[in-house]
Amino acid sequence: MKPNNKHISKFLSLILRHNPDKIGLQLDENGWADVNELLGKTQKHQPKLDIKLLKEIVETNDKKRFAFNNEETKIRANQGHSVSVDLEYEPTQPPEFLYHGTVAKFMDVIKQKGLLKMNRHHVHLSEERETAIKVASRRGKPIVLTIRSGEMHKKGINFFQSDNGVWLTDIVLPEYIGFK
Ligand code: HQG
Repeated sequence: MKPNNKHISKFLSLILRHNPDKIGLQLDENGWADVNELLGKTQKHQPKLDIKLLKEIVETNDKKRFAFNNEETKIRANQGHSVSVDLEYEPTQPPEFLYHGTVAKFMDVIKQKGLLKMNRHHVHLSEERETAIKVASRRGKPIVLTIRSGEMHKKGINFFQSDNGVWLTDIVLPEYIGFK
């Protein structure tokens, strides 16, 4: 992604996941913002953002963080929210194993309490170890935990997959985590 687009993408993540109030924007109950309203209210912060650039960012975003509705009149973040929204993802059967990337300083609590959603809606898990390594590298030296998602699902625990491929669940208890 172009550097300027990355900057705007970060700003959009902030607005569409965490703090729409910052620009006086309202998200609907499913997390959608009106595109024209977003563009209007963003001008003070990101004067270069217009519909063409917004489309480019949605299409080229490295993690497909945002999506338009079919008519391209609304936009939302695909996952990662801290504000309360219902993304209406259906429970789905996960693969046998999923991965979570974290760092050493959290390990004692994770061993005791499991993976918690912290500030987000869900615990985020990935199909690829490589992705978990990248997620953890944001915080330091990566530790990759293997999650027995197939076993959890058999026990009736719900999993969801966001439109950009991230696996989501409410909590992963220590008994389902492979600690090396
Ligand atoms: C840790 C980014 C203490 C957890 C990424 C993580 C991802 C605990 C941190 C997405 C814990 C939460 C999500 C416990 C979990 N005690 N710490 N019991 N349970 N943790 O950012 O998974 O670029 O909310 O290991 O790429 O790091 O924003 O979650 O280190 O896909 O699109 O608490 O965010 O995507 O951190 O990252 P986060 P995450 P975007």
